[in-house]
Amino acid sequence: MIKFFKRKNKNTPGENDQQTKVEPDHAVQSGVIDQQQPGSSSSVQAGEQSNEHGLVTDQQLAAKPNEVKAQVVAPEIEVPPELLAQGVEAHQLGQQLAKTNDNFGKKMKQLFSLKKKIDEELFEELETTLLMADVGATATMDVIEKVRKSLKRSNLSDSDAVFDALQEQLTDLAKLVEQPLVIDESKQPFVILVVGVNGVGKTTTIAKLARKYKGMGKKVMLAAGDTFRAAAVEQLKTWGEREDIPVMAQKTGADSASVIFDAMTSAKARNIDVLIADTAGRLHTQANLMQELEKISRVIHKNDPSAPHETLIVIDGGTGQNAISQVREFNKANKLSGVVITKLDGTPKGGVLFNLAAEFGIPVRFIGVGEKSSDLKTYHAAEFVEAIIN
Ligand SMILES: Nc1nc2c(ncn2[C@@H]2O[C@H](COP(=O)(O)OP(=O)(O)OP(=O)(O)O)[C@@H](O)[C@H]2O)c(=O)[nH]1
Ligand SMILES: [Mg+2]
Repeated sequence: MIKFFKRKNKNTPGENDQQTKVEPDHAVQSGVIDQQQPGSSSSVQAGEQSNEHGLVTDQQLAAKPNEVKAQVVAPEIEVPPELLAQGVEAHQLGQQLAKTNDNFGKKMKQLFSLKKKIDEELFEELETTLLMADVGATATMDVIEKVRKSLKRSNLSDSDAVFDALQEQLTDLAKLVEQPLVIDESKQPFVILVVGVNGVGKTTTIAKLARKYKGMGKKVMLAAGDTFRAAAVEQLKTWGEREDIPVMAQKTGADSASVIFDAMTSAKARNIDVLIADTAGRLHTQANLMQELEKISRVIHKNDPSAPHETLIVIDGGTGQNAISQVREFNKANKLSGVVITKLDGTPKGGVLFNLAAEFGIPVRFIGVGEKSSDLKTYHAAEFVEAIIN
């Protein structure tokens, strides 16, 4: 959890009667984040040289604004850069998932602030909130049951304890699918096949992944396996040009499996580390299109019996209950090894992740939080739960 530092205050007695609160955002913008646990010996002690709230007086601000500003933004504790980056990222994720947070964490906080006592009504409202955020019936019942048990065990009965128990249970569930994608360097190329229904964000996710792996120093190539739509190849090529990444493509209407097969051969010859293959969006209910996908996998397998090394299904975060049947049907056609949940920036229903976790347990590798190629985050369970609940 991010904690904000306390400013050393050089007030003389009597000066601090009119005070201006330092907004937490200032601290984040200036990169000042205290990761210390409360009470740890090196954290700044309130009241040591400061007034108890770490506040700036209006007189100070008026007399020496620059000096006071400098005091406000000066870090008091050296924070390792990697912790600082994590803190800033967690803060950003909270903003990106604000819609789900409004529908989830904020609603729960409202509920708990109105109801201090635990009763059946509170559990019913909690259940409704989880269902409304698309957590799904099975996961919702399971989480609530575990919250009840945990409260019984700890003998606690206030709403704060319910909130804490809820966060813990959701984090446990979210952790079931926390397993970041590791690129096995012995596979050259490491082949990632990307599948999913129409318009969920497959091609955009491929561009994001390509950028990510290129940024990690890997040689990346894309295969334009969506030969169905005229614009699809162009879309991938445009991303490739933007990110300076080669794209292997044939004309619209070509056989998708052979485009990917040829791309694999070319990637091997060029010592490519990661080959990411796009496929056309298809409804999981269309049997002939699902068979085509099975064929793609078989052909990839012929080129390299260990490939595809990762089959990612992309799910639109706002899909709701339909996400379950999408994963079920695509998993029948091609064994899925990972999930990417996209468009989480635009939906209040980010709870779909828990639904999928409880139903399938397939690792969630990444989450999409915007349209730019940098808007892809590696999925971390605790960070995700924190962002939607706190
Ligand atoms: N807000 C937001 N938009 C996204 C995200 N990912 C993709 N999009 C948008 O979703 C739309 C569809 O994205 P595509 O990548 O073309 O989806 P697709 O699955 O390849 O579509 P088809 O190939 O037609 O099946 C585009 O407008 C993207 O900009 C995301 O994480 N957040
Ligand atoms: Mg596409």
